[in-house]
Amino acid sequence: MMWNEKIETADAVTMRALQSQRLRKTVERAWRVPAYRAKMEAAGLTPRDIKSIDDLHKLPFTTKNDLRDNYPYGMFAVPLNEVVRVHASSGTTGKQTVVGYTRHDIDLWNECMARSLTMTGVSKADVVHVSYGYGLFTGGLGGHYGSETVGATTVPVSTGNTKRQLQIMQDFGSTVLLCTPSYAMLLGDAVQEQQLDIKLRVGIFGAEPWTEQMRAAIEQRLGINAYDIYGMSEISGPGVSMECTEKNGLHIHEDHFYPEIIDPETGEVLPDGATGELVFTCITKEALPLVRYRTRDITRLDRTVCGCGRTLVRMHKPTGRTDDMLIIRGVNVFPSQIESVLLSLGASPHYQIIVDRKNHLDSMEVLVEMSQELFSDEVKLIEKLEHKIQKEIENTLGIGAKVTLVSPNTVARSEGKAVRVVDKRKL
Ligand code: DLL
Repeated sequence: MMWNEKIETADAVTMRALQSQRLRKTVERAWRVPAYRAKMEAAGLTPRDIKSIDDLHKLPFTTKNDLRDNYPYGMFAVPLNEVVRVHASSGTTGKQTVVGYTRHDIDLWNECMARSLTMTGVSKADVVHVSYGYGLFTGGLGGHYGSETVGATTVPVSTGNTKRQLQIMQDFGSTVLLCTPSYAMLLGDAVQEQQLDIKLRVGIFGAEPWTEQMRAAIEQRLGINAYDIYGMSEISGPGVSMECTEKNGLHIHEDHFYPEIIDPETGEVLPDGATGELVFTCITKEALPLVRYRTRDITRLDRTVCGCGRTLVRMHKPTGRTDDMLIIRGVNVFPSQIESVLLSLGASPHYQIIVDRKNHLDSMEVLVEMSQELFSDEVKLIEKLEHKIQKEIENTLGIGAKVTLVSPNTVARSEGKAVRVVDKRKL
């Protein structure tokens, strides 16, 4: 193995000492970034005030807004000529959240992904079929290099074209599948219906929430063991945490990503076992040393001994988010992005997003009110506008939506917060 496996079973004192030492270095690195320095100074702090993990709670939080305000490279702690790769994910408005990696950051991400795959018994004897999207999304390349680091035979299939995916899976003898759980369900249905002869034994699914019922359904259809993998672009990508064969919570690679659970209202740190918002500090990253980054994901931490022998703290499957971000076919979507598109095209600000799941695939429909003038006009004009909005939404989000123009005053108005989203998916 290329990494020190002992760290996964380290005792609490050893782990905390390592985390404290790494945190001190990270805070010094962050201090070089004007946006961090300003926040720390406003809190009356200098790097010398942070001596150990016990001081972490003194530091200010970092949010997606900080990344947006410093778009694209303003939060980087190294010059761009040391950055060997960037990825990006959806922001709340038109702008993406950009993340950068030095060579060292890529190596540590590969290590975390390789450790994650190894937790489920993946080895160089496997053929790993990567059906996460390759591109700015971290799933494809993250899975890819993690698999290569393990030494497995890696098949970079990416997304789409289910028929071809199934053909490759059979012909190449894929034994491990990496994709979103909803896509795994779709593939599972096809395998079952067509009675395909496949060799899959393990599935590593994440990028969106899924339940134990869904796990059982996927496992039955594909004849595999299905495991949950969690991550987010800002922290690193997939492989921030991963289930072991116990299937009882996701082990966090806490020697790289230090977790806290906070009360989302007050920001107060909650004790282990309490449910709240997950916050991460990246304690080994060079390019983007995020300090107390608010993930908006809701979960809890568990430090009880795991049957697998690992001492790495476990997080429960995320149960929701504290913001309005939707995950549709693995793509992060903020209602505000759709609103920006509508307003930029001069369409009505009265809209509603209906999200549903049919045949295990998410669908999105956007209902937009017509203006009075348009209402009296002909069908052709309406269709043209629907098409225009549809195209622009697809351009902006990277996924399609059905757009339906509805009569004026038919989208429900609300006394308080507008109900922008109706999510009919049953998790
Ligand atoms: O989804 C990274 C990833 C790729 C993870 C492939 C796993 C597999 P983002 O696009 O930045 O990154 O989205 C991050 O997705 O804050 C969660 O809300 C959600 N999410 C990711 N994994 C899980 C999971 C990738 N296993 C956001 N369960 C996160 C529930 C998840 N939600």
